[in-house]
Amino acid sequence: MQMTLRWFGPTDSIELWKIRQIPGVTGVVSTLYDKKPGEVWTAEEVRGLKKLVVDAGLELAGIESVNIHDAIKVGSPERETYIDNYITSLENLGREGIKVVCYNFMPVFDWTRSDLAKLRPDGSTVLSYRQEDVDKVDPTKMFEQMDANSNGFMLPGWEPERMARIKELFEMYKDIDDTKLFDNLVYFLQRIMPVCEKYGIYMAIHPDDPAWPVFGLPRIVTSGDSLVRLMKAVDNPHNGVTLCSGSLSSNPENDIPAAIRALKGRIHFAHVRNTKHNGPKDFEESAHLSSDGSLDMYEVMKALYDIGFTGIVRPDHGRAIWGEVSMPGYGLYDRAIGASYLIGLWEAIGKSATNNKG
Ligand code: DNO
Repeated sequence: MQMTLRWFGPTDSIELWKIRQIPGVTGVVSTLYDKKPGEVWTAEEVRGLKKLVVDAGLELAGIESVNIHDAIKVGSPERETYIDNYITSLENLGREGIKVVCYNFMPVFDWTRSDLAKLRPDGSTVLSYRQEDVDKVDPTKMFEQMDANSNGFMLPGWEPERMARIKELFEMYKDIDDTKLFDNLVYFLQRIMPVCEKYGIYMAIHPDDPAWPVFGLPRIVTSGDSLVRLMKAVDNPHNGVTLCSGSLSSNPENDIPAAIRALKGRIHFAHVRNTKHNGPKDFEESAHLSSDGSLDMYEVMKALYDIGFTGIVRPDHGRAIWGEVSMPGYGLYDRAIGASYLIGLWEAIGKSATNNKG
């Protein structure tokens, strides 16, 4: 596996040289942060992004994310234009040697949290979710709540331009149920598979976060089974998964190591983080360490090891610690600790596997 960190481009408060100093981190996954869903990524822009990363001694190991326009998700006639644009972006990425593209297929909102800075007993803060709190929020006001607590950063997937059209967005999805959304996803994947094959690009869908419907909007990527179903519907290795242990584990019924094993060969990217369950539909993002949350991180990494995973990994949202102010979840310190911990687990798993063989 290759350990990476997420980097949001030149406006990220974390500079690349700092990422380079985290032992074992050899690359970043990044994006054109200002791109709106549906816009073409030009060859020049992709080259520019790659150059910044390479000049800092790191590899641009993948893209998180090339976001999908809502017309593709709802399957309106304009989807053809937006799929064509997506294909052009993939061609430009492919020509620059990008092999992994992460995306999600969540309607209206990307990941959702009720609190971006829940205080923990040790004084750190974390992202958290309580359904009870979300139920009190008018969905059209959700953006204001997230934005007000984002430390001034634009949150990924919460583009202000889209959010300004929130009522229109809800209107677009009013006739879309799980079946239609799934069919539209399959249609999109079938259209882009030829370009992915041509350039060796592996698409990696990110699970819905949290892993259940929010605000009555459909959700179709909520479990290992739903991911396996999608893999079968477009049975091509270029149609793959971002295995996000945190998103899937928001639902304690999801067995993450089992999902990893069931998706052997189709996981191209892994987001590895822990989650602490506080009650039904109530969780917080703990430190990566197993003992701090509800997941056994050794078993998560072991499952990846056992399926022969060779793709990219990143630690996921970190806690805000040591007074750091950053985009919620994306500070340097706790993600660096998380990366080191995961690398340590991987080394130990690898060595004990080799010793057992010997
Ligand atoms: C949140 C992230 C998501 C993720 C997208 C993938 O911090 O996990 O925004 O990047 O859903 O497209």
